[in-house]
Amino acid sequence: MSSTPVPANFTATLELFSLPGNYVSAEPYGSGHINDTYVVNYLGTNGQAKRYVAQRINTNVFRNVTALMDNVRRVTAHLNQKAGAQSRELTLIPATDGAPAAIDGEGRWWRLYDFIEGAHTVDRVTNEAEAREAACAFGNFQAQLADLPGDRLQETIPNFHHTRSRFENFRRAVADNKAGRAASVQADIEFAFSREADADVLLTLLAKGEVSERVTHNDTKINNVMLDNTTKRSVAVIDLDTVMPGLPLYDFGEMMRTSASSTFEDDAEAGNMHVELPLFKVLVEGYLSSAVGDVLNATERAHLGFAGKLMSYENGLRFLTDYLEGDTYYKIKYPEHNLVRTRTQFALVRSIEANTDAMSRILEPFVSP
Ligand code: ADP
Ligand code: GN1
Ligand code: MG
Repeated sequence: MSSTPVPANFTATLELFSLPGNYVSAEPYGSGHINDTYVVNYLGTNGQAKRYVAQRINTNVFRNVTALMDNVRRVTAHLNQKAGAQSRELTLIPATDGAPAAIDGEGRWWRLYDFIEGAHTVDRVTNEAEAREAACAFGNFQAQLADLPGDRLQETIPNFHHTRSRFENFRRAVADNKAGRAASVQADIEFAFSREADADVLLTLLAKGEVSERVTHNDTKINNVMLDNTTKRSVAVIDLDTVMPGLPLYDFGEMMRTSASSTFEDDAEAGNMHVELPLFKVLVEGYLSSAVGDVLNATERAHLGFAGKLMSYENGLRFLTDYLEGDTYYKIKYPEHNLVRTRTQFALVRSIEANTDAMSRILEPFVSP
């Protein structure tokens, strides 16, 4: 659950959106590391209960909210238009002035979505069918955005998956040692330095034109897919803050990091973390059987396993950077939380490396069918 309580003046915030009916209650919702999410209960003018999702946007992370919300507005409109009237795609409720987000009396940014009813998210994959469904949903999501009208989407966080840039941030954090923690995490820092060359692999392929930029989701955790409570089929891809130009391999890699791994990203026992090959296989099958399967070339397919390693490494670098800088980016639940996350990510990197051959064998039929 989100740890941030409902703000005292929350009803004044909701008035920025002129919702029909009467406010009943609100409570913290979800388990994200960045924004604050709340479920809002209303009694509609027809006497029926109606729910919304309100999110306070983290402006420390998203510096240009106008650009961010312009992306979200365009993407949700496009997905809803493609899916038709019966769809349960994410739908923004505009503020009273028509804008896709509003500022409260204390200068905080808020947005509101219709609550997607009859569906749920899971924080961990519980079976192969779920992993397949999520992979297929993220693949189709990307394919649906291939013809998004208008200009290139804005980069809501510059260099988000530019692993070289993430590495340089890490290098600087070690040198600056703001929180005075570097000496106590030497082994973790050494591990991060030892894998520096990985940071450039996909960027080099991109520069050579061997892999292509597309509109991608960039935060393809399993809990960003809503699954129907009855059919268990995906009904919507959510959490669209980082939808922007990227590589499909980043999406697959993030999926693999979170859905083909043996434990939570912050399991305090890093030894519990390893790659689950059967789930990796299911993710590959699910992703490539989706509409995106038609557009990925052999180089992209051959790097699916590497992408999981890269995203595990990149997240480890980011957690370690935040730990060295004094925990200014991610929400933490205890002082060593970012260090625990780092070690568990690096354990996953090691496990993926140890399983490189096995993953290549799984990918073989998809690379040269
Ligand atoms: P975060 O960036 O914090 O991960 P999300 O947008 O993913 O924020 O929302 C957090 C959680 O809230 C999701 O995992 C999902 O369970 C729930 N959620 C978000 N949007 C909706 C929605 N429109 N309808 C129902 N549940 C939602
Ligand atoms: C953050 O918001 P959330 O919890 O879905 C982060 C991702 C990381 C993830 C690690 C905008 O995602 O990039 O992979 O934590 N989002 C942002 O769990 O930085
Ligand atoms: Mg999320």
